[in-house]
Amino acid sequence: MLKIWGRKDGSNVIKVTWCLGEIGVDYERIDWGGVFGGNDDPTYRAKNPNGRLPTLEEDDGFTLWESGAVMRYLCAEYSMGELYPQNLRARAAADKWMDWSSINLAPFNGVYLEEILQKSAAERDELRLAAAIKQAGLMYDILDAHLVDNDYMCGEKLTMADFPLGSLTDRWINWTPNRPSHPNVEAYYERLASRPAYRQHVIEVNASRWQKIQKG
Ligand SMILES: N[C@@H](CCC(=O)N[C@@H](CS)C(=O)NCC(=O)O)C(=O)O
Repeated sequence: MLKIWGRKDGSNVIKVTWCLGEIGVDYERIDWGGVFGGNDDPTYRAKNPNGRLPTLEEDDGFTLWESGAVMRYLCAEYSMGELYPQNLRARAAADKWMDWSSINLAPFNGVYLEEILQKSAAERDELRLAAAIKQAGLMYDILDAHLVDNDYMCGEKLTMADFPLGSLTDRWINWTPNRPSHPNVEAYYERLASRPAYRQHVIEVNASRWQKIQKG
């Protein structure tokens, strides 16, 4: 059976488990990294020399790392013409948003993990946090404008373009102090939240991580 190595609350693991949930294929997820450790294990490093998560492994020994590559591979294998657009221009548009999300949108998440999740309020670098929110807000301005005419990132239906960006958006919506308003992004989030796979793999997992932090 298809295996995914990685703790379920890693942001790069979440994209892939949500993608698999939408596809509906059976897989086994192995808790790895974070509190579970194992990233420096030589057998794991042979699968993924970065010692990071997630890593995909198939029964014949094929392995793949980099969450973007993993999502593209899974969508092409199991959802050609749907989650993985067949038309070259539509696929390029999906690729564009996936790369944009990882490069331009994702940095706020790293700052949140360090400043909100790992530090007490007294230790927090509020200026760094405010700068990250401001920068991400500018990216959400771009998304808000795009979503005026689009239910999902590539039009009327969910595609692979939504996985990186949609999974980050749950943290943006629920973890951002004094979040600026983006009505079309909020409506997009509600559409995502109506999807069972999104609720299971993104919202519930992030909420449980957040609750643990609040309890200290
Ligand atoms: N560019 C890589 C980044 C992988 C990455 O940094 N993953 C984080 C988890 S989201 C990680 O492995 N952190 C160490 C750990 O959790 O033990 C990808 O998208 O797959």
